[in-house]
Amino acid sequence: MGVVNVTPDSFSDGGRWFDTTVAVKHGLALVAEGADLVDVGGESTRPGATRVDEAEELRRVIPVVRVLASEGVVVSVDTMRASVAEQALAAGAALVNDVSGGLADPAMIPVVAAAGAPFVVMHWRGFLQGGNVKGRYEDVVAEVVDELHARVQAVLEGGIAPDRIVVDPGLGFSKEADHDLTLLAHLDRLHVLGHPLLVAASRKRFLGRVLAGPQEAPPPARERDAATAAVSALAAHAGAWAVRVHEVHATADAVRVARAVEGAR
Ligand code: PMM
Repeated sequence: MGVVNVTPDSFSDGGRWFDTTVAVKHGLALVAEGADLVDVGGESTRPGATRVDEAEELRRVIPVVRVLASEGVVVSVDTMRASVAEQALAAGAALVNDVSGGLADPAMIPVVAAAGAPFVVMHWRGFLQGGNVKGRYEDVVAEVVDELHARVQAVLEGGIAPDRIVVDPGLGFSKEADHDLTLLAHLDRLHVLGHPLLVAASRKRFLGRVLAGPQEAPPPARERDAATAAVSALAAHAGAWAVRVHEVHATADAVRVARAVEGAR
C-alpha cells in the first residue's frame, strides 16, 4: 500500500503532494513501483496536528481519488470522516482506512457497511482519550489485541461483514518506540483476531530511534526508507496482508524476497 498524503503538514512527507495533479502523478508512480493499493489521505494525524475542516478534507481528497480510480488504481481513503469516506467510495475508492477504528465519527461504520467496502480498523487508544496521549501498557501486545477485538466486535455489530475487516496495530499511535518494536516482534499474535493484518511502520519515530546512536539525533523521516523496507520484509514474513509505505520500490522488493523465502520452505 503506497501512501499519498494530500496534506501540507504530514510528518513524513508534508507538503510534497499537496496539489491534485502532483498527488495523482505520485500515486501513479507508486503503482509503477509495485504498489497494489494507494492510500489517499487529506488529514495529518501527527501528534499535535489540528484537524482540517470537512470541506477542506473533501477538496483535498476527492479529486485525487476520482482520477486515480479512473486510471484503474485500487484506492484506499485514509479518513476519520464518514462524509469523506462516502464521497470517496462514490468516486471509486475501494477501501476505507480509519485511524480511529470508527470511533471519530459515529456515521462511519454505517456508511462503510452500506457500501459493502473493506474497512481498516486501527488501534489508537489516544483517540479515545481525546488526543495522541502516551499509552501506558502492562502487556502491549495483549492489550492491543483485546482492544482491537472490541473494536472489531463493534464494527461487526454495525453491519460490516467479517470478510471486509482488516486490522492494524497502529504503530506510533499512543505507543512509544519500545511498544512498536514489541508489537512487531509479536505480529503472529495479532492473527488470533482472524482478520488480515495491515502494518504501517513507514518512516515512523521508532525507526528513527533504532537508527540513531545513543547520543545522536534520529535521522529525518525521509532517511528511514531502508529501515522501512526491512520492517516490510519482517511483516511479510510474519504473514501481514499489506504494509503501508511512502517509498514503494524498496518495499516491493522486500516483500518479493520474503515471499520467495516463504515459497522455499
Ligand atoms: N499511520 C499514519 C496514517 N495513516 N493508517 C493506518 N491504517 N495505519 C497507520 O499506522 C497509519 C495510517 C501516519 O503516518 P503518515 O502521516 O506518515 O502517513
